[in-house]
Amino acid sequence: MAKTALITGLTGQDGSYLAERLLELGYEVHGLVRRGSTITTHRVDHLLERVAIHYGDLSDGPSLRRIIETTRPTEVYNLAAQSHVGISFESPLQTCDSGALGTLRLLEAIRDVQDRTGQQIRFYQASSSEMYGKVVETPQSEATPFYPRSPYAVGKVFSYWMTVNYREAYGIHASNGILFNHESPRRGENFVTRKITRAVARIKLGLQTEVRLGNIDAKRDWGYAGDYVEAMHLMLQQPEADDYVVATGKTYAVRDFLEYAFGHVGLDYNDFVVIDPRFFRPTEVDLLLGDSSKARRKLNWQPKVDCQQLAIMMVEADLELAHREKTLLNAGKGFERYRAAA
Ligand code: NDP
Ligand code: GDR
Repeated sequence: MAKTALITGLTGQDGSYLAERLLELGYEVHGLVRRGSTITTHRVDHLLERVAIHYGDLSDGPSLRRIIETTRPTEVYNLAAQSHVGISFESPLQTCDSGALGTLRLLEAIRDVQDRTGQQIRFYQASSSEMYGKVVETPQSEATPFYPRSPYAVGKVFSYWMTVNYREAYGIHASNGILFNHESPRRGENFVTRKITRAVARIKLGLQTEVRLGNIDAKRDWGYAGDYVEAMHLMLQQPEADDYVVATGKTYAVRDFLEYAFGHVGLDYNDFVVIDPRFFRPTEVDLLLGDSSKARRKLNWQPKVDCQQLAIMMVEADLELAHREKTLLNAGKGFERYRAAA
């Protein structure tokens, strides 16, 4: 019988790659989508014929219960959250409503349906390396204590422990994936890697002249989102639920990423980067470096794309986008000239 998965955060970077992966594996895939003031399905438009969409919100407990009740998933992947660390300082309550309480609402809905129907529902929680924050040891592993440095990270620590508690208290197969930063051409445009690759492409094509950034000395362990969703799926296939760090084991400064991205199109980042205090955070996470040996050993997982390859992949995709943007712009200018002359 085909397995049935419910993904919250379907429209996000990871939701789109995970849905593709699960469809490839023959799953029936359901996605929780919130209806905001705009429709944000651009990352999954190519999947809409094959994925069942359910409108709901992590802030709305009854909608979660109804969706679990009607879809009866065998696996639930909780990827939904306000996921921007910088913005979490501006909007801490909304961030924790999705990133902390939202997880609890979802776990409660799962507990309720599992209790009443006896159906086993496996649960994946999108935990984060941000929980290590002001790191107490390097590299960070499953045994490293947390020291969160933002409302986002504090909310994720709450969700991490709720997931452990529902596993221990109610026997739910609930696992935390402690994922280090992972990026792709589908990364949101206000995360640093995509902000850089988008700028590189637009600068190269004359559509932009500079890029304004904050702390470019911060170091991150950057991997490729396509590799990381495989680890999420593998966690839920294990006989016992557990918690796993997923990382490449290499760390790079934002400066290194700038060098790779600008270097790929023959430019020097020093000529285009403007340091802007607006993009510094009240409390920063200076260095993250993951030890994913447990995931490598137990899940037989390993990353395939390194940081430089990732930067190049993202620049290439953004060059295509910028070319399209330029063509449209030129068409618009042509039309303006035609109108002026007419
Ligand atoms: P994105 O920001 O790309 O996607 C977030 C998703 O959550 C979107 O689909 C968004 O919907 C949805 N969402 C936000 N708030 C709500 C809500 N209240 N109810 C329902 N849906 C909501 O994140 P990523 O794909 O990059 O990350 C996926 C998860 O993994 C997140 O929880 C993130 O915190 C976590 N994580 C990410 C890492 C990374 O490096 N990418 C690393 C470690 C953890 P909409 O489209 O409507 O905005
Ligand atoms: P992060 O990713 O905070 O690690 O969270 P982000 O790309 O936002 O920042 C990485 C580092 O770059 C520095 N930085 C800037 N960041 C942004 N966004 N914009 C800038 O202009 C800029 N200039 C410098 C930041 O200060 C930071 O040090 C991501 C998210 O996906 C989380 O949801 C996830 O949990 C973690 O990764 C792991």
